[in-house]
Amino acid sequence: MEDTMRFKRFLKEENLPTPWCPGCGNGQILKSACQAFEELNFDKRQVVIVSGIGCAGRSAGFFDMDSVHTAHGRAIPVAEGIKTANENLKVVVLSGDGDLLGIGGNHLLHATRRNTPISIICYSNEIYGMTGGQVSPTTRLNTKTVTTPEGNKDCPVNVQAIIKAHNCFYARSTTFHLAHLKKSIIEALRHPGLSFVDVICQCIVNNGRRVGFKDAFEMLMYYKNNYKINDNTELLKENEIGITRWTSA
Ligand SMILES: Cc1ncc(C[n+]2csc(CCOP(=O)(O)OP(=O)(O)O)c2C)c(N)n1
Ligand SMILES: [Mg+2]
Repeated sequence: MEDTMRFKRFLKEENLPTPWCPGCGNGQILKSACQAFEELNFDKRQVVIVSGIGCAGRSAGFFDMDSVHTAHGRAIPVAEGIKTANENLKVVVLSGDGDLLGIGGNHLLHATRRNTPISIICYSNEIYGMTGGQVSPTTRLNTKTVTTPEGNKDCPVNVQAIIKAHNCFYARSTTFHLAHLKKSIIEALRHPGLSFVDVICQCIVNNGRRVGFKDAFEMLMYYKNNYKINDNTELLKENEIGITRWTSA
């Protein structure tokens, strides 16, 4: 197999194509995770994938490795349990913003407090995608969704602050900045404690169109123009993506 295609060994190709809508960013995250596994030369038998429920939560079914599709919001405690039972396994959670920060938010808080050595990749499409576009914990202020027709009046969760409060690893990237996304996942997988990669990704069907984007390409161009890479800071500003500096306490 060509070197650039070797990431495919982590995919269960017989389960493809994914059920995701045309233009969805989830596939790029799935691919970036596989590329990161390949670059780190992971042994498939040493990795376990855990997902929750939602469009992002479908990810677990596409890896050719042991994987668990848990109940909504419960990916993190299941991942912690697996890691506790066998500390030699690399345990990677891939799930949605609603799953990890909404219904599972309490678990995230306590996993960061324990600094459980798992890596969490959050598909942050700023919406409950699978159920049709309801407001989620990452929906921006004043954004119209099916459940906030007048605009969201609640401030989005500051996930960076939650992760950094317990000195865990935090990186933010987007589905436009693919080289940066892969690098962020690699650094997260190398991290000795809990690591969290916040991936801003487009949901054109249940979010983008409602807020005025014509297509997924326009959303990607927005990410390109709006986000600046800053890999040399302890705390990212709202319009920055980056791998934040971490120092062992
Ligand atoms: C306990 C429970 N509550 C609610 C639901 C309904 N539900 C299914 S997917 C979903 C939203 C998932 O949103 P997110 O985690 O952001 O993933 P996305 O679909 O946006 O990728 C909800 C609320 C459920 N399946 N189980
Ligand atoms: Mg979502």
